[in-house]
Amino acid sequence: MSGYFDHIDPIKFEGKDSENPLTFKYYDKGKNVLGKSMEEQLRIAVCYWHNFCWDGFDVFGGGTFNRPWHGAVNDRKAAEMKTDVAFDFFTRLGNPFFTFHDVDTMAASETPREHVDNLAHIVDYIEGKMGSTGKKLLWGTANMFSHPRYMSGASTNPNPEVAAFAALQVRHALEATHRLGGAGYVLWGGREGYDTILNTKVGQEMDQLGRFLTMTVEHKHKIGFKGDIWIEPKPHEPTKHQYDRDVGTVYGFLKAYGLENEVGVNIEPNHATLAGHSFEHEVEMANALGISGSIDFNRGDPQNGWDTDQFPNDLRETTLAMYYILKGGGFKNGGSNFDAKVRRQSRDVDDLFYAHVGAMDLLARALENAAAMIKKDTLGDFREQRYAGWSTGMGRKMMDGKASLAEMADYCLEKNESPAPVSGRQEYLENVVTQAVK
Ligand code: XLS
Ligand code: NI
Ligand code: NI
Repeated sequence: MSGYFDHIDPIKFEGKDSENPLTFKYYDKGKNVLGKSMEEQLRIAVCYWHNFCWDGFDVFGGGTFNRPWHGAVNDRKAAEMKTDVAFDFFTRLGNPFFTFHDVDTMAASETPREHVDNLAHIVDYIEGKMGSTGKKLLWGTANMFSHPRYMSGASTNPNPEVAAFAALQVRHALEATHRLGGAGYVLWGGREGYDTILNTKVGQEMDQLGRFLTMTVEHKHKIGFKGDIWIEPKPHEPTKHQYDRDVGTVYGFLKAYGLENEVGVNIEPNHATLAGHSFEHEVEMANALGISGSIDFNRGDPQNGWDTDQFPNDLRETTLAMYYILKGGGFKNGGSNFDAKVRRQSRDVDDLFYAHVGAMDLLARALENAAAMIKKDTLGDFREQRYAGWSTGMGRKMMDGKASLAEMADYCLEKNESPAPVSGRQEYLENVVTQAVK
């Protein structure tokens, strides 16, 4: 135990009438939902970076949190202390999984040799902690956007020496993820984009990214990592334009480089909204394209145009997203990672617990709502019936590739009828969703 959370008892499920704010009202991990426990359905993960690395700084001011484990000197002792704190937090909260970037966990490093040695040191330490606490790794990743060397991108950098440093980081982060039994590996294209198109060879950069991703996939197979690789779409921020803009764009990119059967997506609601989409749009698009992976749950601020990474609290949105996640077969290797941070005025460690307890309860409620929506699947049945025409007659023939354009035109002319418009029933379906949100 790290000593920083001693005043917080392990969070228990007490049901919705409990008046203790630090208990679960809905997250009852053993409860059966659609044939699996809630814990197995949701696969909840706490992230390292927002909770144990960020000190509350923003573009206008310094850190506000004053947490001793941030450490003035980021050496190996400080890294071990941070690990102790993180696993103490996971143990009290009761989340089964965690996620990390290489540099979140390790002592600060400047040279490639220091990077490799400091990462190896902390991976040993983390492995020990995982063994003693039973916590598991949902996914790992490499931070290739914070260090100034990456200001012009990692694999998309005009300088191949920077791409080589990125290769070093990805190789070792992927191998660490494999060693720690991670279910997935994420690549978010932080600075894989441009600030201005005036100095950028867009085609060259996308080829670099495609090649780098191919090398990553090859390395995954070489080391025998059986988990998934996911790209995390985001349209912009920090760059003006990121190449992994949204799920649809990522799919086109994967197709172009022959990687669509190797790589999936890690979807983040706040990134979806920045791209001008709803959260459920991105989830359903990934289902449709066969690249569903994992979710970075959070929310944006409807009045702000950036990635505010707030904890999710919208039950309607989360219920609907969960409905589409379950319709897509639910999580396999993926899970529910909270890529969210408390506000910088929420400076007590208690705030970290309030945030996660509330978000876990929200997901539990959304899961139960979505499961009920699936049991009596009014939305699904409506859609089936709406497209029923495509399974017979000329509709079927067209989809089986057995009708020509001329044949379909002749068929229409022969019938000589103008098809009657049919209601899409949007308001009715919206009412169905409203009734399901409990
Ligand atoms: C930033 C991203 C980042 C990724 C991991 O906006 O969400 O945190 O999830 O690199
Ligand atoms: Ni994220
Ligand atoms: Ni984000």
